[in-house]
Amino acid sequence: MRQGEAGSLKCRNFLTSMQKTRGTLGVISRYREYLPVTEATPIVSLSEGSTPLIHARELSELVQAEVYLKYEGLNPTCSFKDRGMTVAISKAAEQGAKAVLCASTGNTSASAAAYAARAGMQCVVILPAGRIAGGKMVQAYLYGARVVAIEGNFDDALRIVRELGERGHFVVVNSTNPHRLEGQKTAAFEIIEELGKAPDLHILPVGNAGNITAYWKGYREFYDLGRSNNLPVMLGVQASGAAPLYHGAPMDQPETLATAIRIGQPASWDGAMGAVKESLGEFDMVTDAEILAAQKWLASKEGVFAEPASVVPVALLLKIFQSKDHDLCRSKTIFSKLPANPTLVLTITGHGLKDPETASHALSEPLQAKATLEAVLKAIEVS
Ligand code: AN7
Repeated sequence: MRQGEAGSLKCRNFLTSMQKTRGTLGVISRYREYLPVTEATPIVSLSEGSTPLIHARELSELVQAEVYLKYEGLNPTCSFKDRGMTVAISKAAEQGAKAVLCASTGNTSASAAAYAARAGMQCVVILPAGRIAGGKMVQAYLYGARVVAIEGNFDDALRIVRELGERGHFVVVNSTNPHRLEGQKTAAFEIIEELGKAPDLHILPVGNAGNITAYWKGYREFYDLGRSNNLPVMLGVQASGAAPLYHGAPMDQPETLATAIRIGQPASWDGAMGAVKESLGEFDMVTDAEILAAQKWLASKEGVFAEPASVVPVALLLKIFQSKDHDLCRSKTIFSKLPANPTLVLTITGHGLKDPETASHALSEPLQAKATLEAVLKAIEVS
């Protein structure tokens, strides 16, 4: 072997081990051939994607299934939005865009602001005043976005963004931008590659309904390419105060403490309906009290801290398999039709630290002690 060859082999080995490390490859590098990018597309990435698929022992036992959590809170801005944003901002850069715009319940704005900063673009975010979790608000400012808080809800903000987008000064990076959904579908690819198949059932929170649309697209694409032999049933879960898809009609005054999914007129209505119909799935809903209980349960039983919107799938499982209210769940029959010991994947869409205020219900006064070993032992009742 010539020296150059040995060198390049070494380099290749190094790359292979690098690629095995989570976070070294972004979504576009990993799935380029499935995405709308060309040689002419400047790649704007923060090494998003390749998030862990965590086996959830307690949930598996509860449901009598293999339950996995796709932990999207470990993306660069701590939500699943980064997968779509790398594609949307890269395409905006390809078009020579100088500024991007979005409406948001918080996570889209954090992600847009970060990727715009990376691309050297201006970013304007339009948010419902007073209804954005603290962590997300801080992110938008730190990444340098111009923040406009409107006296209205997300649906009002999106209407204004669409009107502004038509004037041509900004590229809109909401999920109405098809590049967003292209990027987000890669989560389904990762799940298939890791499990060697699609799950029997995929459960995820639904707000503006882009993500359920994107996952279904991803599962379909790999199925059509022969990369998987099955398709999952898609189960979308909403908060009961903001459940337009569950009711089959838009809501004017959506209300929930899971502010990320406080949406009454989902933009991807048809995509979400299609995913649920084609996969023989369902929409279901859980109450705010059930969301708070599930947040604490997931953190204390599985060690996974997720923001309120992200735990609605967990709240639904707890309701069906642990509570006397299980008959209220429309999706209950789906579980009886699954094969024995089925595989379930739940998307955990955002990190718990996004919204410390809402999680503070779990706080209590710390035990007090003097700064001595004896005092601490006494406080924790160990002798
Ligand atoms: C944590 O950031 O709509 O059904 O503007 O932040 O694809 O909208 C966020 C949505 C679930 C719902 N979980 O996803 C926004 C925004 C979290 C979220 C959803 C969102 P979609």
